[in-house]
Amino acid sequence: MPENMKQAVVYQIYPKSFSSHRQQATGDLLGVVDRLDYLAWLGVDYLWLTPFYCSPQKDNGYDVSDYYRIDPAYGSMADFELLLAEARRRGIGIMLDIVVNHTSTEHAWFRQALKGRDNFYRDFYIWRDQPNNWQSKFGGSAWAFEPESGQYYLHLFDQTQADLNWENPQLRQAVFEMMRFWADKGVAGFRLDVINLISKDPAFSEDDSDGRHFYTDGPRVHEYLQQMHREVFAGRELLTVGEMSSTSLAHCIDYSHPERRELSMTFNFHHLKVDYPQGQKWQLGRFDFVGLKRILSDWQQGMHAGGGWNALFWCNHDQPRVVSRFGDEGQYRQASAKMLATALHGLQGTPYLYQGEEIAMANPAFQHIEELRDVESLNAYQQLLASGLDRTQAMAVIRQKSRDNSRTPMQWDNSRFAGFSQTQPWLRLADDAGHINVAAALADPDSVLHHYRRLIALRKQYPVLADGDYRCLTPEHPSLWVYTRRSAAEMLLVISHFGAEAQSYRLPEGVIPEGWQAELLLSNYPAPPAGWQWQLRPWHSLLYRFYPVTPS
Ligand code: TEU
Repeated sequence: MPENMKQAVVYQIYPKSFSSHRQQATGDLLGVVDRLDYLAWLGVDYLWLTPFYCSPQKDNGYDVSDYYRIDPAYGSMADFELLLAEARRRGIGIMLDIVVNHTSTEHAWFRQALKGRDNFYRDFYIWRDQPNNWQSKFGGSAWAFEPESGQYYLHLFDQTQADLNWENPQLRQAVFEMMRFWADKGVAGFRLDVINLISKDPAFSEDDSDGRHFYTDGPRVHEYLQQMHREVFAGRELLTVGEMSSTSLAHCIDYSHPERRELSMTFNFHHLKVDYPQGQKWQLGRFDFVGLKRILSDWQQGMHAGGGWNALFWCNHDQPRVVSRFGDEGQYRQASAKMLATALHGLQGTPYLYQGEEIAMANPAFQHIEELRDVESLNAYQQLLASGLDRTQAMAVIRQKSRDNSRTPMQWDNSRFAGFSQTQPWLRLADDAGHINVAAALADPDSVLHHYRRLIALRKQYPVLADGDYRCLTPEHPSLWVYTRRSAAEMLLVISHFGAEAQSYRLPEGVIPEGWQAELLLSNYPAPPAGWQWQLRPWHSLLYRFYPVTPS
């Protein structure tokens, strides 16, 4: 694990939508190279790039057909090597996205597997004579019939994403060999796609749910990750983060505890399900703010006590934009985006920031289903219609929930295609690109972008951000999230107001250690008058640091 892990900030790039050097409809690797100076200025330590391997792009690259080759749409291996070298020159490491729960059905292994039941690669995948009731995360049965052999193969995601059989030791070796290939090239880390789904219940049991209990954090997953650690990570300085679907705190402690030699840290999604009414993603609902605080607080305290390490995030390429979701994308867009940034970056863990979040990009308000590209959203739309909603109602859900909300092209400047390309992009731009863009944000010292840059710098300056323990002072408050981070030598106080109404707050007695001094490190409004009672403004955010007065 790299030494800087606890001070590091990771920036996530969705290359298809980041920047097109070749001025095409989709972004490319040289486009990332073009933007490295900007990313270095921002101060991020790692770039996680979502998959750019050869792929039929049914799930935008999460359907890999060749792990060793770069999809020509993104460039060449020489482009990738240039990116590695240019990033390294700026002190930035490149993290690759490893998708090994499944491959594309166009992968050579799957094509071989189709040749017959006795083919060597047949057992790289999961075949059954009869399907069980497990459901695909993208809708419908998780089993697809293959007529040649008369068997079904498992696909927890799209039909063209066949699940790999990790029980097979030769499959595991093939995966580790591939990961070593990239590690040897000099990548600085890996993000492991849905890695907690790789070990399935060998009996393929059923219950009355969608089957997730029989493959989530499955029976051999820790064993497999420990093997991956021995075979790939050991002796290398790699930052590794596992994407954990529907996981538990206890498992995440185990995945990320350094002594267990599995991963550096984990993503979980519990805090992003607070706007799923009754657990249903494809339903509209207000978000449960008290629930959000409870979940984040439980994970802060639980990971700290258990010796695990959190990856912190509001946004990624699968989630709607956070300012539209938990903030105010209208009048208080700048204030609420800054508040959300501070609230997250004050926590213990490694913050991840997703392209465009740093300029407060919002959901683009899709109007027509024809504007969308994402396979999950298109399936969901059909299912919503089938469930009885009319087109307008179905579209209202898609507009709020779709993964394409975060996949619109990055907004660099106010030119015709926002500096992303000189050609019509593959997914439409948000209408606000004329004023919400990097060029405008760079020019405004008071912008959300500058606020993020300060937060990233603070993490490197104050050890308490990495080490301090966490305590929530307002667990039940309907709009305030106030927490402290405390180490022996320092304390932080983070006050976040999730709302536009006037709100006052008074700090309880005894929170500030006797005789300690305070400084206001960051706020989204001019400094309030001194004192421990505040009249908070819309979406107000305050970050204070306390420290003992050194006797002179
Ligand atoms: O996502 C895993 C995952 O389960 C989700 O976040 C998913 O997009 C969501 O739950 C659907 O409701 C990862 C990737 O991040 C995603 O882009 C891929 O589509 C998916 O794995 C399959 O590889």
